[in-house]
Amino acid sequence: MKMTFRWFGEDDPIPLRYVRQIPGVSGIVGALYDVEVGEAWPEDKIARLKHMVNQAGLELEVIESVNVHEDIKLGLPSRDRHIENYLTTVRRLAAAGVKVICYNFMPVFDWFRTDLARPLPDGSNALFYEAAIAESLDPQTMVARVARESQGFVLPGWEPRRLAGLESLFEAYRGVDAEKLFENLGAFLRAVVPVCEQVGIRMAIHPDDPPWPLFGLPRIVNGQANLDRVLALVDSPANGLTLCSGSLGADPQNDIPALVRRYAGRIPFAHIRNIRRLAGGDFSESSHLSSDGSLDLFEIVKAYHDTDFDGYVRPDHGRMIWDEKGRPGYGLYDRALGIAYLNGLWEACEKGSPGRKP
Ligand code: CS2
Ligand code: MN
Repeated sequence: MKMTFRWFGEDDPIPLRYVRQIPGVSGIVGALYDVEVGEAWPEDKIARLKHMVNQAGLELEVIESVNVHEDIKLGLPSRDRHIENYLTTVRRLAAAGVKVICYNFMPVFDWFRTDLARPLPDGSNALFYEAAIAESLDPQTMVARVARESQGFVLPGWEPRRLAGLESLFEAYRGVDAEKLFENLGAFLRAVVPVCEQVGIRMAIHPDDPPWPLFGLPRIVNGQANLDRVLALVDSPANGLTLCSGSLGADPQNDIPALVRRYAGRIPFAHIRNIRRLAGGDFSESSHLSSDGSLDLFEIVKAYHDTDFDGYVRPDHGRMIWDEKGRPGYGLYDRALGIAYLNGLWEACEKGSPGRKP
């Protein structure tokens, strides 16, 4: 298990030297945020990021995300050019020592919440999903709401430039149902996975967050049946999952430890965080501690341990605590606490296992 921390580049208010001081962290999860989706990532920018991270004593082995252009998800003829660019990026990242690429296949929106700073009883705040609001607001209002609450940061998946053409995007998705989306994901993976196999990269699809359809847009990476299908599209270790406990866990049908065991060997990257499920499909993000949420983090970590997980892990979102100001979900303090807790659970699993090495 290699512990990592998501870092947003030079405009991240959290300096790399702070990340280096979190116990057990070996690397960051990074990306280039100033390259247009669908374009190939320039070698010099990759090299610069890698240099910065390495200078701080950290590794850059996981990228989250190399985003997939909507034309690929839509299956438009123009997808070929974007897939070519994706392959160029994959090759360049491999040459720079990257081992895992996280991506998602959600139409239009990435992760989705109705509140970015919902107060919790302890005085902290967290990302929150309220079903009634999600079902009543139109997408345009939702985008404005997220922009207003984002503390001036551009949030991953909510880039204003990309969402500027919202209406035409929705229009384009009219003919695309879940089956069509699967087909398009299959075409993408059949092009990308063989190259990944050659260059030693593992693709890791992030589940839909939340794991159900929104605004009438299909979503297909949301539970066991569909995850089985995604992995069967190309049966290769290079076609893997970013198993995100908090995303999948918002649906009570998803038994996270069971999914971890089921997909052992196909999970290059684990996001481990907790959420609290509330009545009516609402949920709140919570601290990582099991008793603060609906997920049993010990059982999740134990499932990884029992299946000899040797991939990358990161705490996922955290709450905002101790008056920290930062990118919602991505402050320093609560994620660092999450890491300390996950390290503790892992050590307990190591030392509690019968037959461990002395
Ligand atoms: C999510 C996503 O895991 C997360 O932090 O909020 O933004 C995730 O990074 C993407 O869906 C992965 O492509
Ligand atoms: Mn996640």
